[in-house]
Amino acid sequence: MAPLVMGVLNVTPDSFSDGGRFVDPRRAVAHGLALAAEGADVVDVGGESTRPGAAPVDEAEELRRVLPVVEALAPHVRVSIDTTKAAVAAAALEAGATLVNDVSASLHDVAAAAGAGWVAMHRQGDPRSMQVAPAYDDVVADVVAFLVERAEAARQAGVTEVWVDPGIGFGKLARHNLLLLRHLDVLVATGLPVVVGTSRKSFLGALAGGTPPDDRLEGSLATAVVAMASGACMVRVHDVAATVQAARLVGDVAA
Ligand code: HH2
Repeated sequence: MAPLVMGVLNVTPDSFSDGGRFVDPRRAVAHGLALAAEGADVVDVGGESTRPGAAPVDEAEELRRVLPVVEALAPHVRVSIDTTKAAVAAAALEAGATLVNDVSASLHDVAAAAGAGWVAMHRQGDPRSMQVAPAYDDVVADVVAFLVERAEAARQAGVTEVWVDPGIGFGKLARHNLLLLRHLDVLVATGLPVVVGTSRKSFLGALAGGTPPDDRLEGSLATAVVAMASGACMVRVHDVAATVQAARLVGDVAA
């Protein structure tokens, strides 16, 4: 089976690649529907940027951004809510989302209460500080151990659909990101379904000689293919149409 594609929909003024483009809810909904038409299996709605240095958003503002968009999209495509706030996750699930994409890896109780799926992502530090001096004894072993423990906690809380994500770019240097991609098989071998998000991230720009976020399609696709070929079951991307084609091809090769 082809890996799944999660399309990114940031309803934020300050996300690193598409900040400001979809703050107007009508434009956000139209973009979400376009991602679904391009073949996205899930549309990931987020109202707070997690980019390095991003300022926190208060709960009322985040709810105001995401709820109308979740409500409008949910009848048409599976919606995940990208948040670290329990109240935002709960309200989005109430509004029709069925998956909590949780970069804080702490909201499993909210997912359990709603019978929803949950993505646990690894990160080191918070957005303000995470890229200051990331350090690991063994980045692959540390990330895998953390995610296995989180998945176990979620299962015990009653979540039946648990995904794990190594958190590319979240408190990681370029070499940490490359090591996590190179050894993704270690995470895949846990048997937990793996999500990977490399799309347009800064290490791709750095490795390509300084390309801006909108000019990182090649690196985004290459790393998505590496992840899928290593066994990732889902990739989180901005460029859905191109990635869906790549995912189908990966599925055909693996069949
Ligand atoms: N990356 C971002 C946000 N959410 N969720 C998961 N599961 N995995 C990721 O790698 C991931 C994520 C950051 O990307 P983006 O949403 O494009 O930017 P911003 O956080 O600035 O809104």
